[in-house]
Amino acid sequence: MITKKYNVSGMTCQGCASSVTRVIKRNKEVEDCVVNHMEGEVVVTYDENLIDDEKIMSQITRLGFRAEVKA
Ligand SMILES: [Cu+2]
Repeated sequence: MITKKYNVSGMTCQGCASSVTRVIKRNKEVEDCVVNHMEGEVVVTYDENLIDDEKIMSQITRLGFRAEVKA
């Protein structure tokens, strides 16, 4: 299990944050997802053997936001 931070731009309200949380938590490989739309930050704890950054970020992108791994 690892925890990664992503910079996500385009989230303007709590509704956006809820959408991202719902979609990411739908993955059974994800243990936790915490979204802060004010900071534009998404923190995901997941099983790195079963899912990767690319898949997580593509799910966020599909919602209409921009995502990148936070250094
Ligand atoms: Cu919103």
